[in-house]
Amino acid sequence: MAFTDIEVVKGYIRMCNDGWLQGWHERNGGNLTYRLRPEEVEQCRPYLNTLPGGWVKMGVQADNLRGEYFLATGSGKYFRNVTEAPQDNICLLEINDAGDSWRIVWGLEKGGRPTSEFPSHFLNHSVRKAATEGACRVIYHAHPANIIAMTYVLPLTSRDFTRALWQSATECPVVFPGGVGVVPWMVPGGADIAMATSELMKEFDAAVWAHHGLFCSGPDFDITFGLMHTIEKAAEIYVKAMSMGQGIKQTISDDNLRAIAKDFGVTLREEFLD
Ligand code: 2HA
Ligand code: ZN
Repeated sequence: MAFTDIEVVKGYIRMCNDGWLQGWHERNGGNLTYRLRPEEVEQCRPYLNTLPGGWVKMGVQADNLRGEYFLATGSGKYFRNVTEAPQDNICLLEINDAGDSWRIVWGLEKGGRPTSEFPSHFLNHSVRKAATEGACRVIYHAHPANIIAMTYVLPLTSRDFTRALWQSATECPVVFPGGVGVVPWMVPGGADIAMATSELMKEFDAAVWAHHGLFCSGPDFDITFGLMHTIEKAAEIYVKAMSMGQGIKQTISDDNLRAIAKDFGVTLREEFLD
């Protein structure tokens, strides 16, 4: 038995590899964090470093994440390498009692820090934990090509993106009835983009970063990966349909969307419908 044999760690590593196989993680692109359940922390405890790293301030703070533990990909590390050498590419982090600093308690054995987007992940975890009464545990950032391509042609509004995606595949309104948020282009990695994203994540479980990528959240790896996959698949269909050069000749109407919502028992964000 080893740290990497723990069920939740195996699931985390598998998700990293799934994202790599989809082509969403060129070079060091993208990052994944998971907030552990108390019993999962206990499973990890026997394998933690006897001498934890020093506390590092994040520039952001969250009361509801004091003392939590997160699995995180490493800054500058490649998703491609996670399966081969998890101990060098991912880490387990402990958050301090003030909720403003992390320290590494396992992993990144050859040195390094958690993802440069950890401030965004951290604030997103905070707002999603509050919005879902503790259910949300996964924040996933990836660079899928089609959703990024859409940010060059559509107005950068949540309404425009949500409608285009809902209309691009019939399952979309069922998978993300609340729609997707859109963050305008911003410098990545800092507290400003973290704050802007988390503001949107109060209402949405996914947020597009213009000309950059997508953030998704969810209670487990399947649902969060599935959300990323569904949004990117819809974006691919949109890009393909537009690429055929005729424009959109017919689509799923707003009444069709309402009919799907009714039959599947989901509530669509009404202000996004005509
Ligand atoms: O980790 O994706 O947004 C590299 C990135 C930064
Ligand atoms: Zn990125």
